[in-house]
Amino acid sequence: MNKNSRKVRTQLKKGHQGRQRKGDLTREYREHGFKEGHTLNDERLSGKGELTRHRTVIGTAVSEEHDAIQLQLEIDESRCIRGRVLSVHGLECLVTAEDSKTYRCTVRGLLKNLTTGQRNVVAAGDLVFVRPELTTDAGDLNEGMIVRIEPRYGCISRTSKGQQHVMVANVDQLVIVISVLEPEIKPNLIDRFLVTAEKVGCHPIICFNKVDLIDLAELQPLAGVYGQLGYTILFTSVETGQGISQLKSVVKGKQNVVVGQSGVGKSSLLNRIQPSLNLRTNTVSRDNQKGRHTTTAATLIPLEQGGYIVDTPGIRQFQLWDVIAEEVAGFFRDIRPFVNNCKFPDCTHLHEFPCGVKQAVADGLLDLRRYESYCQIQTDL
Ligand SMILES: Nc1nc2c(ncn2[C@@H]2O[C@H](COP(=O)(O)OP(=O)(O)O)[C@@H](O)[C@H]2O)c(=O)[nH]1
Ligand SMILES: [Mg+2]
Ligand SMILES: [Zn+2]
Repeated sequence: MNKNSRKVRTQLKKGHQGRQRKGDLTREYREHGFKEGHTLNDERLSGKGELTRHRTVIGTAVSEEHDAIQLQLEIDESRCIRGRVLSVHGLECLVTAEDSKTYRCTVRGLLKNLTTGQRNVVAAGDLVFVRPELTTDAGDLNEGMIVRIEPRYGCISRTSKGQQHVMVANVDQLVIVISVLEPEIKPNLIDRFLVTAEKVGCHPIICFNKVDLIDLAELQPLAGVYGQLGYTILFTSVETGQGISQLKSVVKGKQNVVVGQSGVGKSSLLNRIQPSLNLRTNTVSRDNQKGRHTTTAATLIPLEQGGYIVDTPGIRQFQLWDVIAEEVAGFFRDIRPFVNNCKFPDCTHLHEFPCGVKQAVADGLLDLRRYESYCQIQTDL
């Protein structure tokens, strides 16, 4: 045990604890008990007759968010290698490791059992420790087991059956691709993505693409607002090559998620910065097809120059963002400073009076279009 370790009492996942006791405990245990030969330390019957299971494991509690203790189990690091999860397919994960090999991994049973408040144990982008397994070294793919998942930051998630489903973890940057023409700019969509980036805590990059189709001066009023707010802005054209080298250097060494409407040029831009990707372009995204409910898992694409990119056919339901109405104003960098001037602490800035935000619009201190965008987002929530 290292000096930060302590014994932590933890609760098993809901699916394991909600079971009614039906007499045959031994069978329960055989079917739902622990893997790896661990013993059950403690079983109690609650007043409601539900079986609750707790156990004590050795590890370090690293955070206590969402009423759940995130645990780091003690592992023998000398036998493990660090890596990053590229994709998750059911119970199998592809991990690119520090030894530059790709491992096909299972997940340690105990990790699956710990309460995390999140639906999926492992997500694309996770930083993990892999214990390599002996293979008959046939083929390039190595086998291993994920024995630890590092605490996450920058999670792009959606809510699934009341639980957080992390689609990509540890996202550094959200590259928001906008087409200046064909399809036309939807400023409100930019603002939605910015709110998402602020919520997730990742750095947004606004990339105005297809600038070969317009006179850049036309774009100034809109782009200028975002520039003043301190957002990174790029003007790119896949046709002329403008801005491509800037885009390349901005994404270098970072874990990036590329978002934007279908047809704005996401795949074309990625092919331009890394031709070997050979992504299909001009394909109509399936999210426009009604009634479809496919969720393609997000996949990290390693960049030759270092870093990763996730193109978002993987993230169809990007309208996700479990942002609540009360926090939206805080995610608008330009609105945030004025909320202190509102009369009511729970002011929505829509119809209250006096309201510091509406006053700022009246005084010309706040861009009217941004304020209207805020109102639109509020109303939609
Ligand atoms: N004129 C112009 N067309 C572009 C540019 N970038 C992409 N396109 C075109 O826009 C269409 C959609 O591009 P695609 O990369 O498939 O968009 P995605 O759906 O966002 O991945 C294709 O016909 C591209 O050739 C650009 O910078 N200028
Ligand atoms: Mg595409
Ligand atoms: Zn207000």
